Amino acid sequence: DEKYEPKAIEPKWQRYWDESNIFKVTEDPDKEKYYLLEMFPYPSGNIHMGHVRNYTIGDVIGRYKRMRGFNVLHPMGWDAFGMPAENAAIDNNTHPARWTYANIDNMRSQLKQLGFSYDWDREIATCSPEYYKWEQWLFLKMAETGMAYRKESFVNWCNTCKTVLANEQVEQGECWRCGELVRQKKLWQWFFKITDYAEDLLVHCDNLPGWPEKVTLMQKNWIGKSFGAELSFEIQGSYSENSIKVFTTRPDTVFGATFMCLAPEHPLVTELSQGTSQEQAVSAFIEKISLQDRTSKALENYEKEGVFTGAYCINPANGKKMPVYTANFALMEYGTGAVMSVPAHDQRDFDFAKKYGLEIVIVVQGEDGNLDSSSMSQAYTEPGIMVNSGQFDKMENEKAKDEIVKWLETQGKGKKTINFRLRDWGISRQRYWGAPIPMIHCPDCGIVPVPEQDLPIILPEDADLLEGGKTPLPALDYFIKTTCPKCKREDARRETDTMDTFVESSWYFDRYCSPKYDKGMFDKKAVDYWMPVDQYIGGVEHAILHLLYSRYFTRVLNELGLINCKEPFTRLLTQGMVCKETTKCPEHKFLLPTQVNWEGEKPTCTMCSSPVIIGRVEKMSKSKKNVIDPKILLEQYGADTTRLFCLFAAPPVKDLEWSEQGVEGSSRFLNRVWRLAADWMHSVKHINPYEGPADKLDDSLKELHRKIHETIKKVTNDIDDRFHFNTAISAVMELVNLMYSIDINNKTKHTNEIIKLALESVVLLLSPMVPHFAEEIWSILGHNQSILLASWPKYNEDALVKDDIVVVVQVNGKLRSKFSTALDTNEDIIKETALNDERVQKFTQDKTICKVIVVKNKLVNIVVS
Ligand code: ANZ
Ligand code: ZN
Repeated sequence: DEKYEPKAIEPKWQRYWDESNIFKVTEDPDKEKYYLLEMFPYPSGNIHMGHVRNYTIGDVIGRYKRMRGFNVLHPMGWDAFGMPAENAAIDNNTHPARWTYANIDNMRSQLKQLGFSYDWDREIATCSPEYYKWEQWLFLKMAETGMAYRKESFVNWCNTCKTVLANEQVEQGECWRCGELVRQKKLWQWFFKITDYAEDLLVHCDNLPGWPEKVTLMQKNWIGKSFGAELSFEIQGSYSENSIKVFTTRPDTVFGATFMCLAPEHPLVTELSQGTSQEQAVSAFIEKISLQDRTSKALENYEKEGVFTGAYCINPANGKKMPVYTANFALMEYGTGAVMSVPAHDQRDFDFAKKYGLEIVIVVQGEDGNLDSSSMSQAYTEPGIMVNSGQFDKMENEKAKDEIVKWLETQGKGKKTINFRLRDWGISRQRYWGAPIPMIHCPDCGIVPVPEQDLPIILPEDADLLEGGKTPLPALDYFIKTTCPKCKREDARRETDTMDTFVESSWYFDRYCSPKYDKGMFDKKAVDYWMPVDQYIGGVEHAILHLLYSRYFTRVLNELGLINCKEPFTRLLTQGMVCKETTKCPEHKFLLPTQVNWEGEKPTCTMCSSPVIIGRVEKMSKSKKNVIDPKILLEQYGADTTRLFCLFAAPPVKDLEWSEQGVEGSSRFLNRVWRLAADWMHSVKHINPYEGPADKLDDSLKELHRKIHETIKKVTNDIDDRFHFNTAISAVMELVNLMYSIDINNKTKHTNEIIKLALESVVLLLSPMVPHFAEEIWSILGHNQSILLASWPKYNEDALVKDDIVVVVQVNGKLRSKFSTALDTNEDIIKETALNDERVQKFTQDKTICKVIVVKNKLVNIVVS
């Protein structure tokens, strides 16, 4: 009959799904809801294989849950603000808005071509004023309570992107976008006080059983709770402060603190050095450090260095004088910005002391007791026994941690504290393509919030971008000139910073619940029905930033009484990467597959004929030239084969390696199912699937009947919660193989009914994965309603039971007994049953059993002598 033609089938069903609004959902109190969400894409221009994989995984889950009777919310939208739009606009001489909306149109149509089951009525783009209006509204609410605040602070600054970067956007000291070395700059910035929730966010990491452990662990480390003490070191001389406060996790080592290190930005540094011979050296050092990257990660690569400030402080434990340094490894953003340096027991302090010839005093002695400060080559960081520590000598150092703090506390020189690594979230960006921060600067009143009724503050969409990506907003008179809402002065100015795009992605999942609601961020009824997200799917690269911010925002909204839940995502799946082998020429570096001549014995470069090195399998990326464009796959094989390949090639959490054979294999399998349906179509179209008991069937049909039910069970278990699509597909393949063994020209009483059951089961089980294909066969099999309205097939436990078989027992080749047992019973059990049989024992007692031969499912022969 007809051939499988995805090009004909797929657009037809896509149109049907679209026109019938079949994926449109509303809050239905009678149905159990299931909120399924995949991380929304940045509209960069085209869908890539990573998207295809991510969204296919989601789509299978969504369609499966639908068939299980859930009310499934499955929305899609666009994370549409951000820098690439500005850069692309400059490069292509267009406008960020135009560029973004054109990309959205293109990518939407690509997603539709893949047949994803989105409720497109809920589509949102975060760059639309209807969306960011509510973000601005929330900002005002947060500013009212101090949750959003402004402070002057050192920020990570990228000189190429001309913007501030959050700590999370600094990777190994470089800008996450462009790779430029990050510098420090002091600026007035808007912050969200995420640190208020540090403890809560940390504690609830243990309450997310549906999250991968590696992700919660990364969040815990990012929040970074340390237990320790704050100790005061009196400064010699008179300054604006009497003492320097330090945070330490090792108060037990305080007797070994021989010098002090302050962060270069520490307010005391300049003051302490003023008027001393060190003044110049200190200011030169501060200048130098301000150009360096200061994230703790990068610091491990820097050589430790510093300068003496000219001042001294007093060790609170032993009264000794300690020189005060400023050093590059002391971070202003951590603890108090000051470190009591204990060179004997901290490696950084040790390196520093060696470099500048500072005193090393051992205060924790190891078990063998032979640590010696003049000969040690590295810091001793293990536990041990206290020495050189006055009344604490001979105590175990772990115990001394508490005891020393208690003792210092009685003298007002210390107290127990907890310190978090997590910093407040700096959200100000000196960029154009983002949501304007709704604040006004008035010469008289200072900073005044925009009145709620004036929202949204619309980002002018026609501003011309400036060279180097600088924001045009401060130069746009019609944007910045405004009247002060408080005193009505007419020369007030609007804030020109825009918000970090991570703000938009911290609540988009709430907005999807009522995307067109215009009286608030969202309709409380809708959000309380749908939230939290039951299953979230996305890349592990968002393990910290996006996922932590979203958890934080949910808490803020919860406290404002806007939402009932506290955690936004009940379950999280982080899918693996899509990878492909790379090809490299010694001369021309990475090559596209088309730049390789594959003809000869060994592949060569088409440009220089050098032998080509087949490189590692790596994540698909433009720079590695190993990208496969999904467009080509869609063109050549269609959506269903592309989807099936993504699902079959690897379980979702593992990396997926691209292979042409894999795609071919998926296509071949679909063709095989298609042919089966085509062959049997006329015989079974008007037949009902078999519903009777297994014992009415002859042997070959009985086997197929059991296989059908086994497959339903296996696929259901594999998909439900475990998402093992690859093994589910394998199971269906086995069933299909068995179906091919039924001879269409040699039918028995129930053949057509069983085949109908098998075909329908195969199609239903595959329908979440290859939906167009399934719809088509479903209709060929005689259904006039969409397969989406069918429910998930059920298996029958009875049908899984294997028939009993009779095993005969021989003794020395003579039949002596028989018993019945389940098919495929384990050999040991059969052997034992045979040997314990009374009739058998009559012939074996008083004899020696030489050998027991078991022929599975048939016989046992006992050899005696
Ligand atoms: C003395 C000491 C002795 C320390 C010792 C460690 C080992 P975590 O565990 O990551 O919280 N520290 C404190 N503030 C700092 C700052 N602003 N910049 C750089 N380092 C700072 O680290 C806490 C330890 O980091 C503290 O404990 C302090 O050094 C250092 F044998 O104090 B410790
Ligand atoms: Zn004013």
